[in-house]
Amino acid sequence: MAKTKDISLIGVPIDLGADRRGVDMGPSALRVAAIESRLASLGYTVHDEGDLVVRRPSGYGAFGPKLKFLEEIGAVCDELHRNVSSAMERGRFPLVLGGDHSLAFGSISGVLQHKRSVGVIWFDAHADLNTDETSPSGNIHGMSLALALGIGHPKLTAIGGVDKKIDPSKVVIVGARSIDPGERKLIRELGIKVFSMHDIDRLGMTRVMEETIDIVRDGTDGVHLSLDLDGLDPEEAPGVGTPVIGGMTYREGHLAMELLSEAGCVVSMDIVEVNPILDHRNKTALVAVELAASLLGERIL
Ligand code: HAR
Ligand code: MN
Ligand code: MN
Ligand code: MN
Repeated sequence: MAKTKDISLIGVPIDLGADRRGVDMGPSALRVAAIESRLASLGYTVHDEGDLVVRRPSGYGAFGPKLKFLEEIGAVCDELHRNVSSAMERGRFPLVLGGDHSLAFGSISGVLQHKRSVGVIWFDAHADLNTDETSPSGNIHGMSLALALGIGHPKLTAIGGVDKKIDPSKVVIVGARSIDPGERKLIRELGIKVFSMHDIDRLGMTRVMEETIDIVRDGTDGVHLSLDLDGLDPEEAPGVGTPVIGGMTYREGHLAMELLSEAGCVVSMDIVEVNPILDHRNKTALVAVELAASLLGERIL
């Protein structure tokens, strides 16, 4: 359960951080899946702040290979950090509706305007720890966790302030199963904790989340949850642009949310990578709403 009774929904219809088009319709898909009324039914006052304006580029072909849509994504994340910050200022829980995962460094720097130290849980098939140097694709959604740590292009790491960055010892990645060589190197160098699918299979989700919560809560004043729907198995969440076989089941994801809810430490959240174009009858957005409801305190009994 979140401590606040007010939630701000902030839509970020961006697909410029990814190669597959359509994830810009994610905020609509989540609204169609009734996210607002579902959270209201849990006793929250939900303020839908609408969508940020994402400039439509003049062409999708004309970009450099290294950092696609750097300017556009920078502008959106700068605006997002101010929106998240002002939601927290008003005592609300910011719930950011994506959009591709590039938005996350904007939301995290928004949270850091209010919290001295923030733990981050990164639910994802991917580590999103590339830089323009290591990225195989040039897609910024594969770089956003690195950017939140202050690693990457200075134009992007400057957003929200170079000092408003997270500490690698307070970050846990859960569900990873597709990690690039440069990301692996950074994980080792920074000592970032990763619970891969291998770890989830061996330890079980309960133990994984107990250890995760210990790490992100220790010495921080709140936890940001960045939920990339491709962390779930593509059978359960087919509407994602970069599916990877062998992911979390719905039950595991749901249990993780319930354990986090009991821990009561999450202060803000992103729901990202929901792509209704690739989905089956909005299944992935509906799953995302289930997970958000569990995180925010819904119980069976
Ligand atoms: N690691 C690959 C890259 O950087 C693929 C990243 C895909 N990322 C997301 N977000 N969907 O997790 O290009
Ligand atoms: Mn991601
Ligand atoms: Mn991912
Ligand atoms: Mn539930």
